[in-house]
Amino acid sequence: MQVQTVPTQPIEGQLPGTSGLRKKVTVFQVSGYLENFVQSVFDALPGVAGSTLVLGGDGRFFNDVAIQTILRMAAANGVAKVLVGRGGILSTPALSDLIRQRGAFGGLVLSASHNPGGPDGDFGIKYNIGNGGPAPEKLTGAIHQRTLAIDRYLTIAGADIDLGRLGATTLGAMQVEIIDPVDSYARLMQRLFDFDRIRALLARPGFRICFDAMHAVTGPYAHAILEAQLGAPAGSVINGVPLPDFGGGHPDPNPTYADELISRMFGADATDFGAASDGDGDRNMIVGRKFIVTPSDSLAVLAANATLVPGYAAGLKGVARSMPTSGAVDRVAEVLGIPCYETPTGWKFFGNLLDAGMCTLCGEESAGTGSDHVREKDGLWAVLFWLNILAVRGASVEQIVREHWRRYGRNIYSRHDYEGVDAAVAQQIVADLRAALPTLPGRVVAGLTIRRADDFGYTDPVDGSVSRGQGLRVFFDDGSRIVLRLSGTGTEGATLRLYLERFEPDAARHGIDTQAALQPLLDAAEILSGLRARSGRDRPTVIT
Ligand code: VG1
Ligand code: CO
Repeated sequence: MQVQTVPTQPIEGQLPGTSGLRKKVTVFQVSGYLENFVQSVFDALPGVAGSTLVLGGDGRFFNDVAIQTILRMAAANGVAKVLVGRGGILSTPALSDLIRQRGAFGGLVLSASHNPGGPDGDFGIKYNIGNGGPAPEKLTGAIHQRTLAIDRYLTIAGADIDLGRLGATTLGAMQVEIIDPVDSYARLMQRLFDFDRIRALLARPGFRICFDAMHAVTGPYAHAILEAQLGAPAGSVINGVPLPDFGGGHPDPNPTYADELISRMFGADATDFGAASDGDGDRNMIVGRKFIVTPSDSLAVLAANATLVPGYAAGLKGVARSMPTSGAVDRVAEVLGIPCYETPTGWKFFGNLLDAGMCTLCGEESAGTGSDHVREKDGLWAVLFWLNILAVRGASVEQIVREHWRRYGRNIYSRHDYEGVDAAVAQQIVADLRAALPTLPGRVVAGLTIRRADDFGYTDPVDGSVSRGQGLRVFFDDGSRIVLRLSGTGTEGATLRLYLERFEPDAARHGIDTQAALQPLLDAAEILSGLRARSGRDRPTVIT
């Protein structure tokens, strides 16, 4: 089949953010938009010709169209073989696993993660490298540079591949293998967790679980693993059929957007364990009966209980968390005598630490937890980890978290998101606070004395690469802190994230209402940044 060289010109704004390139579907539908980016990825990757790639996405609107376009371009660029999940479906962690299991050169993840889908929703694309993880900043930078100079892309003519039929086929000289999206991932989970014990837990009279797949990619995985393999009764998985528009919902597993699960878990029909995952299956929310587990606490609980789980029975080499994530896991690491690393937001920063064997578990406050089993965060993995702990300990979710607080103290924590703020206003708010940082130490705001303030920078301990400007931090005398940063994943205006954290060692005060406990920090943040006044918002869009 003949390779066609199609002339094109650079399109502005193809800069991959925290987790790949995310834009409105309508932007991706502009002729040449997807093609320019994909060609820039191929151009930035010496060695892609002759290689094997993995391709799949979360099933959102435009997933199928994009897959056919990418397959034709991969064939034209000399890729030897592409593994594609049946129906174009692969969760982000499953794709990461496949790259690793099959020794692939890399992979393309099609998703805008937790952002809404559908014709008016968002689409996204991300390149993952041979370790299974998101491309490091050096590579995303090279891809972006290439988008600025691109003048042609390569494709071939050819009929669409039938993505529904398992097995091998060819496109030009390239092999295409349509694989079951769940198989390899389910086997990996079986190696890590005690399926017999979880099966026994789920068979206990009266014990019930509810997993909300939010009409996103984890539906098929949860049906296969939780129901078919572990014996949870049919109906334990809700919203389990992936839909191109996620049923009109916002597939972000937080108390605001996963309201169906939350109202169940706080209602008369509450199950013993509840969980939800996001669009591409890499996030998780864990909920007990009338009890929400803060993601930062979840990471700490997993770390503290890891040796109860077969895959981690030998102990942890270390743990890592993103900077805005609470310090709860740091306290566990201290007790365990293992290192704890603090990285910028985004999973790509964990890759080097995991590859170097410096840490085993990592997590973010945004409902992402994962380990060295893949190089992405992994929603269903976290659910199985919790179920394995519940099965061994025989305690409830709430009991486990409360006992954890008694032992380690409680990092009272909340994230306030201001979504869809005017971009120029948001940038100015951050710029002004950044400029004021040096003047802050010693100042008293809302009754709190500022000890130190900075803009977080990170030097990768493995390759020495430096990332600056990763979030403004203000630390107070009592050990509490606020963090302010601009989201790198939004597609409408700008999203400002404000993170509030205070440590409470006194167990008698652990029942305190989170927002009330953090009010002085919220007041301080407003005094320092004018966030609400200047953005014209009287409250955040989402509180987690
Ligand atoms: C958000 C989260 C961050 C996460 C990223 C990707 O980024 O805060 O912790 O890594 O989404 O998650 P930001 O820049 O909007 O704060 V997802 O599930 O893409 O893959
Ligand atoms: Co995600």
